[in-house]
Amino acid sequence: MKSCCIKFFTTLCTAVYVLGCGALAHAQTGPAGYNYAAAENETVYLNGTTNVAYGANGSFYYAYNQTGSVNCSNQTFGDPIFGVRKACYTQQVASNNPPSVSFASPTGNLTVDEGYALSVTVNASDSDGSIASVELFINNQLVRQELYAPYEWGAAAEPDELNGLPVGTHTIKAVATDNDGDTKQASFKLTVRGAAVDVPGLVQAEDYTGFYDTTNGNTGGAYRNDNVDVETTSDSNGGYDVGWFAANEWLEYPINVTEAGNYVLEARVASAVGGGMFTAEINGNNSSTFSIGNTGGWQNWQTLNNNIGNLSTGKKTLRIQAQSGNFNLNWLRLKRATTSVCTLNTPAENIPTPFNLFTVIDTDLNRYEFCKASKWFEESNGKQVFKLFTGDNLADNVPGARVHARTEAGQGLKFKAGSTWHTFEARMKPSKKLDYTYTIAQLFAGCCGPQLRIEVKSNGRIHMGSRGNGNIRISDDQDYANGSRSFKIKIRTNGDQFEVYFNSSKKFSGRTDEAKNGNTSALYHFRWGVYSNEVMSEDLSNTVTEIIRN
Ligand SMILES: [Ca+2]
Ligand SMILES: [Ca+2]
Ligand SMILES: [Ca+2]
Ligand SMILES: [Ca+2]
Repeated sequence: MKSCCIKFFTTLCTAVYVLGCGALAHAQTGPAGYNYAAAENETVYLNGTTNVAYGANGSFYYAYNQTGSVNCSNQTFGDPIFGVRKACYTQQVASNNPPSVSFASPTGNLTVDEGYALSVTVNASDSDGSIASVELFINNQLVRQELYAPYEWGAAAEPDELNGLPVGTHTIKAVATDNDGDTKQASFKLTVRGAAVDVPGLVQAEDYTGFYDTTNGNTGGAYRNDNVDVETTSDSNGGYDVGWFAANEWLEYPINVTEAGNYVLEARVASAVGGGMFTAEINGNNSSTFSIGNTGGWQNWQTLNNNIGNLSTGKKTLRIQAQSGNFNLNWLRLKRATTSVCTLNTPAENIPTPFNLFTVIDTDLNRYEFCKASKWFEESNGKQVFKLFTGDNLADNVPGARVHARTEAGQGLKFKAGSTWHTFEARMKPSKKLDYTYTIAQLFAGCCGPQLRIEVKSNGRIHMGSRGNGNIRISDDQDYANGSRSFKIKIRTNGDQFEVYFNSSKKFSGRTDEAKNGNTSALYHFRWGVYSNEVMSEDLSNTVTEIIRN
């Protein structure tokens, strides 16, 4: 009831005042911009945010930005003018819409590699006024203020102001201020990754770029100053290891896979008590779990390994997460797998043109799947490398003692009848003189057909063929074992005629026994690489740098 009356009176008086209310008994004068609201000891009910003045005759006390109601009394304001009847006067405070702000670039959280170059652009606007300024902060440290659009940092004028942040995660925040002083902010997370380790390669456990650790500080006190627990190691090659693992702790490492293929992950671990376990993942895939037994001491190191499957090339994140602690980790190593599972598909019949080292003769067969017939195979930069290792005594899935590391790229290849010679030239570079066989080209019919192959004997000399049952046997006095020597074979009508050259010098010509027997269609292999009939007594590497059809 009171509210109603006061409001009614105020409205009435204000209206009358405009028309000359000053002549009325209650008409009094407030500060400039203020309107009469209530008499002394009455209550002013406010509509929205309001400034209130209390007093008379030019002496006023003020209460700013009031809402709700205000008692118009000396108790509320104090007495601005003694002995005079006072009143309250009000001034509506203009409402303000805060500004809006967002990042135009980047539009969300961002991960960059160390050495990155970053620029950001901020959108800022104000619906009922204007933008006075936009400030950019990194981890709450002011970078710089912009007064005019476009609001940009790291752009042409200051290209490096956002660069060089250390590895880790940082908060980039923009704060916009409008012409009324109201602010609004937006932010995103910038994660800086350390330099990626090239893979195949070795990742030091202590060179993590992201982590979660359950205890404050570095218990080991070595190498770094965050919460991960690092100590010096007496393992071979020294350095540091991460210890004091606890369940749920994790570490991350940026890697750059330079060769696609199947990989093995090795982990260098030690534990005086055993019972440790961690899982490794690459981009959330290739998961493998390592269980760490008692290695006989915290610095007695063992290398564990797990096959982790195929990796494509490119930058990825290796992450390990402990399921249980009680182990030390010195390093992780990603190696190409030495065994593999893949299948050869139905062979094609024709020789592709051009034909070279990397030509897939069998169009259904990816070169990287040569592993079926190649126990250890890699290729890069115009070369193919075949290796056998000490102790190897079986070809994959082949019973018996013969060890293979060679392609079967020519599976199904037929040398068609006609006048055209099919010429293949290979340049082999054996790593050392050994009594093993380097197969450069082989026309092969089952187990016992004619073969043309090079055998690098212990004296470094080369023999063509080795079997008595139909193979072609020639000898050559040149020492091919110490360097790059060309070998060329010309074939036509699927073995009805052969010519064999060493270093462009023709050493042999003739017909295969199969051809003599009218059975050329039985010949179907063309392959190169290395193999042994005995258990390998030392590691062997053979690099093939050319296979040319001309
Ligand atoms: Ca505004
Ligand atoms: Ca810790
Ligand atoms: Ca820890
Ligand atoms: Ca280490």
